[in-house]
Amino acid sequence: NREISIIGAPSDYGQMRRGVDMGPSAIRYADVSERLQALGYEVKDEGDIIVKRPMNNTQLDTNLKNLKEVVEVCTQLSDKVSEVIGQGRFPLVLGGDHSIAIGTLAGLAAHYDNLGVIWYDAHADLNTPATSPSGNIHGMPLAVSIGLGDERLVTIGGPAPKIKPGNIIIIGARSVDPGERDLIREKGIKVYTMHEIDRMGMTRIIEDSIAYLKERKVDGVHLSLDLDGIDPLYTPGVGTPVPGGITYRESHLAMEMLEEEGIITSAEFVEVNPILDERNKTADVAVALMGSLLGEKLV
Ligand code: LYS
Repeated sequence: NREISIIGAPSDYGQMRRGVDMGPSAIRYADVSERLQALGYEVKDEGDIIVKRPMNNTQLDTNLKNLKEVVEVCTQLSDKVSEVIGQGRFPLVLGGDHSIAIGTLAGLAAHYDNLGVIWYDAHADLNTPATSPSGNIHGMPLAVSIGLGDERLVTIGGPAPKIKPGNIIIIGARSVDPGERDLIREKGIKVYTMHEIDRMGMTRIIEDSIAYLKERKVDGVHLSLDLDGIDPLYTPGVGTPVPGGITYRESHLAMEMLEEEGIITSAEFVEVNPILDERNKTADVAVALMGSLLGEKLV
């Protein structure tokens, strides 16, 4: 697919640190359109979905913080992603915190019967309101997408579930809550933690992931890349950094291998927070990885 639609989802309602709403601007500032155009793509920037400011009437004293706002944002994003897929274009979604993935996956679910998902992240994002230590919805999108959690979230853009637990591969996990661990075991969700990455190397992880998804006969693969999956040395501008992450080179390798296979049918890059960043370093890494994912070669 040589036609890409960029969709900004400038929401910070999934967590409590302001600033990640500026992620799409920072990524655009890092020349995402130019970089992809240089690869020969027809790139259309669809602009941002509308996220209402300032934050008012929000309920913070709950285990589903800013629920109403998150539902509004994700409903819009779901519609937009669905529209873009309907036009035969490749959706590239820019976050925003990871709660926006609820919307992206809902929009994709309308077009795929057996979608695979690669979740590149330090966290498992498999909390429910019952297990979440924070009440922050950005820790819940994968659980929501397999149909677990609040009714108002799981039914965004269509009936639950949006994806099958067996079609998920988490890569880079190193901060997993007890309830998430239980769910991973119970649902048989495939997880490559940092331990496996150290032990097997990224090459084998991606080879195995591709083989696994093919065996599952997926009809598309969505890449949901949280910049906190990468070590905070390289991507300091994230709200929930965890040391001991995936390196810059390993990440490029992963993107290049996915590109060679031609397996990725949609992508999102989330949690870039320019307020916490150093001279837009994290957005620059995001755009460099998008380059590799979409065909940039060193020589
Ligand atoms: N697992 C933690 C939580 O649920 C952190 C999630 C971070 C997501 N980016 O709050």
